[in-house]
Amino acid sequence: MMIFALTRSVSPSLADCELTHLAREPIDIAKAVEQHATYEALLRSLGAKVIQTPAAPEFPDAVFIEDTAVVLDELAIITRPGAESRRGEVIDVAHALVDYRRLFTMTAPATLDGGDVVRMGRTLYVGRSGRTNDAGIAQLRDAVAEYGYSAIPVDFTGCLHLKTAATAVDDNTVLLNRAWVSPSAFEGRTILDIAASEPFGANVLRVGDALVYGSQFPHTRAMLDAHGFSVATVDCTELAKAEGAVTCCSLLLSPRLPGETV
Ligand code: CIR
Repeated sequence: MMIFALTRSVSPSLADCELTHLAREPIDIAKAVEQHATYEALLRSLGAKVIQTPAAPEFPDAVFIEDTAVVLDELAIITRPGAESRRGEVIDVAHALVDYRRLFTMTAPATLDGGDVVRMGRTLYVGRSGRTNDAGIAQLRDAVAEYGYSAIPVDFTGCLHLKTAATAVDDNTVLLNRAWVSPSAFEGRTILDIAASEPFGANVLRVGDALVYGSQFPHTRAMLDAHGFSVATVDCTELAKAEGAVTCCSLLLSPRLPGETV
């Protein structure tokens, strides 16, 4: 099946990014740009068609496009990002998505970052975080209910988004950092633990049958290999200094017209 990957280029102002849990370190923009291009090339090599949304130099965190929308087969929810500096990022993303999906746009007082939403089938696990509030979870729940999705709030600590602490590696398996989120939040799912020495290793992007993964987590990667997953790694260490990882840098969707029956 064809997959589109919406991406957005690294802003020259990335060094002014939001930071919550990490200390500010110098970011080599040229290197970040190069790593992002390698990431896009990897997505292409896995069969995705990369669609670059317009650059947004005025938004330091624009490269982390995942936070601006939650894209499902039936609709896309345009979020109201939790960080005020990121709210304007959604406009161009909504323009890009309107060709493919019916849109639902979140409104105040809701806030939600796409990085807090882990989808497994018709279940959306939604991190309750500094970025995603209860009103955001409620608006998401109401928007998706008619399509048969449920939204389950998940508490976690220690990192920015739920997807930093847990992501799905297949339809029923969660890769998880149990120091940050309790496995009980994913009751009924199979749990795979990251290597304790690689706390940021729980963020994996599924592209078809492959897993796109940061190259800085060799121990967790070996575990995934041993479980038979097809893992393709990319160096995203420069973007990691801005508190981003592999899922943050794209919005994946199967192409279809808004309103087309799934
Ligand atoms: C932020 O704080 O919003 C950005 N510096 C990092 C966002 C990373 N996004 C994600 O994990 N989905």
